[in-house]
Amino acid sequence: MTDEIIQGLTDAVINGKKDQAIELAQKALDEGVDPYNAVIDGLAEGMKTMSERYDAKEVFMPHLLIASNTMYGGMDILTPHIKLEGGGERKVLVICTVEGDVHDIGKNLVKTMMSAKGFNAIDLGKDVPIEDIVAAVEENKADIVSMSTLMTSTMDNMQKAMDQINAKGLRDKVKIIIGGAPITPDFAEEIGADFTTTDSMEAATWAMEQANALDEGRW
Ligand code: B12
Repeated sequence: MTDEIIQGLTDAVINGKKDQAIELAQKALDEGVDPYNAVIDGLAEGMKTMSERYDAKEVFMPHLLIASNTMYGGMDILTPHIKLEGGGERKVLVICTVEGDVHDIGKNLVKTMMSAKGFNAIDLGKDVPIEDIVAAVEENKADIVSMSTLMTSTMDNMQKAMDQINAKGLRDKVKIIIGGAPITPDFAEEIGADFTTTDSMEAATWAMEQANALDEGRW
């Protein structure tokens, strides 16, 4: 039954059937399917297939937008039920897609996993000006900064954000994780970020470990 529901969620995203995604997400909860698995192995897997088909020119932009809208339909039902880990005070995450880039599906998946770990996620959205990122880090006394970009042309803006964070003297106060399809560990190291991964759950685990190890009195 679990496998059928998860496969059904994947198919719903691929076929752009939002009603089906919503119905199956509810069914997953009713049948005791782990909502985390339903998101990652079900909905996100469908989005991954659609991304591959887009790259192979088998589907086009409108299909992607319908697929992502379908994915969010299911996520709205499932995400509130993903178990919160840990207790105590919530660590603060500032998360965004950098200036010039409107891709936010991966960023939202990372946010979902980080929220499930117990972060208070300050989501600045997409196409976020560098000065807004820096201001949000300071205002919210962030523990973790997560930046995404999916385009090679906007990787530079990550470098610029790092430069600004350094220039404002904030670098020692936060841990910085970056990601998105063009980001490699070499690039992360080159710009002075702390970590990158393609796996949103690994990202969340890393972030919580790092946040817990930060000195409380640093802000
Ligand atoms: C969906 C999509 C769109 C949608 C975006 C909808 C949305 N709300 O996000 C729309 C249709 C709007 C779009 C527009 C454009 N797109 Co587009 N798009 C894609 C596509 C097909 C899939 C991206 C996606 O959502 N994947 C699914 C998610 C779940 O995966 P993900 O984002 O990679 O995230 C995962 C990891 O990377 C990681 N991750 C992501 N962020 C972070 C952050 C951290 C901190 C960590 C640790 C991990 C992490 O975790 C996620 C889960 O595993 C990609 C192709 C591809 N195969 O990636 C092209 C792609 C990214 N797009 C591309 C382009 C060029 C554009 C446009 C410029 C097209 C145009 N000519 O108008 C515009 C962008 C305009 C702009 N200024 O931003 C190019 C970029 C080329 C390049 N290398 O620079 C790609 C690669 C397609 C291609 N092959 O040419 N696009």
